[in-house]
Amino acid sequence: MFTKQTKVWLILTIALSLLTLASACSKSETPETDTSSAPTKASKTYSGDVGSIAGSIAYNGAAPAPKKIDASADPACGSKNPNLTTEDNVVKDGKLANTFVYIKDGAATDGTKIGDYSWTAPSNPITLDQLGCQYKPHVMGAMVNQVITITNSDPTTHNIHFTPKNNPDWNQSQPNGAPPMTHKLARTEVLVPVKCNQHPWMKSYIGVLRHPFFAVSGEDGSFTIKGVPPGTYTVAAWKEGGATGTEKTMQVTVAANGSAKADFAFGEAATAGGTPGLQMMPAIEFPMLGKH
Ligand SMILES: [Cu+2]
Repeated sequence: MFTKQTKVWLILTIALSLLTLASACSKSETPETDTSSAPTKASKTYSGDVGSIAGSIAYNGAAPAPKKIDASADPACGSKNPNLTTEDNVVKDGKLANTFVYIKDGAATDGTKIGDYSWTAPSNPITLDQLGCQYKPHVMGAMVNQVITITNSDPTTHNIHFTPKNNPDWNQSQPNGAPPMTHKLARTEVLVPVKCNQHPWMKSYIGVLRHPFFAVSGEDGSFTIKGVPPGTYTVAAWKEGGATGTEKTMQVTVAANGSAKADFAFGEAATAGGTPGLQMMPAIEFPMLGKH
């Protein structure tokens, strides 16, 4: 029925069709790793001189004293940490710890928005430990898809429960002696509340950003954000409390190899140590669903 020539052509045509199909398939298999609601930006990297943003977080007026936590429901907590107290206002000498400070918006000198660059996560691992029936640290930052290691250093079972708005709920039991667990947050969110289903006083907050420009104030209220491209930015400081926390913002300009100052104040009549500007505006409430 077919001549020898026709058969050769037929085989060649089939082979070519299969090849075309195979290459089309492999193209469509490109994984969609960025599940953020923000549109995917071209991966532009920054490689020029950098500066920093540094400041201090004040607490004006008398801070509410930490309250003693009744941990009698779990003797393992009381024996390891007999002086368990609340951590929502850690104030020492008028300075506030556990404030999450970050670049909320703004652009580098060439006009590129900070969130439009592609940034690599800080190389140091981040760990959320459960120690003495408290989270250590109480507040921390992570980059989108950065691995968060969760450890249990207590002789009891914890149940770590991430309760985000932009990311999926995540709820895991971690008994005493269980190996570390890991978790990632794929979408920006300031901040993701974390709680323990076993110990209702246990709380922690994780700020998730697309860039590494965040810091948490230490016990002396100070913070430093390093490696910032020269530009003009809105810097925000977030403090926990109430349903969604309180956020204050200000504008700073970072020069190449320079350090911009960003002092904030919370508490009574918080007008930020005499620095005029956006700090005097009312606090912005959650949820902050802006793109970073
Ligand atoms: Cu717990």
